[in-house]
Amino acid sequence: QVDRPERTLGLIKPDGYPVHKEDIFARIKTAGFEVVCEKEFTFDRKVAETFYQEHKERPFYEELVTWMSSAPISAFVLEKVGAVRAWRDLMGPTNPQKAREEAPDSLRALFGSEAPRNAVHGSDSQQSAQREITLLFPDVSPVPPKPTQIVEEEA
Ligand code: DGI
Repeated sequence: QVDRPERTLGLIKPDGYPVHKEDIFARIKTAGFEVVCEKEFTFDRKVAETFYQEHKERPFYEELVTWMSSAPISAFVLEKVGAVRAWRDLMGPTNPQKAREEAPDSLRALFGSEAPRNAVHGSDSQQSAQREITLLFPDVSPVPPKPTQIVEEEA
């Protein structure tokens, strides 16, 4: 059984975009992700609320949604085997201070300041990835296309 690729959604947040875009994409390429698609856009507030709906009851929700819809950001779909986990590992812990202590080479350690200003977002599960990709890239498949089947012709 060969490990199948999967897709995840990444964002460069307002504190990282566009200043750290080049460095972040260089790290993405080095880590072996395929960038399936990428766009610059500004969150409509309502879409940001939907995107972060699981945090609706949290004390930082208002600040998070207001900030995330305040300026242009970069959104992209990444693909590779184990993409969800691999992208979260590259980002590092949610809290940039903790990231600097525990994963000093991670993107949040290098480019984040203090939550919610942690430079990048990544889906936290395959289920979240599918929801987030469908929300931000309705024309893009949230899962990799199936490999082409090679059908042997009968002699
Ligand atoms: O999946 P993550 O982005 O690593 O973390 P999450 O899903 O728990 O939280 C989503 C975002 O909300 C996170 O990237 C930054 C912000 N956030 C999380 N915890 C806190 C926070 N913001 C503030 N101000 N305080 C928090 O404790």
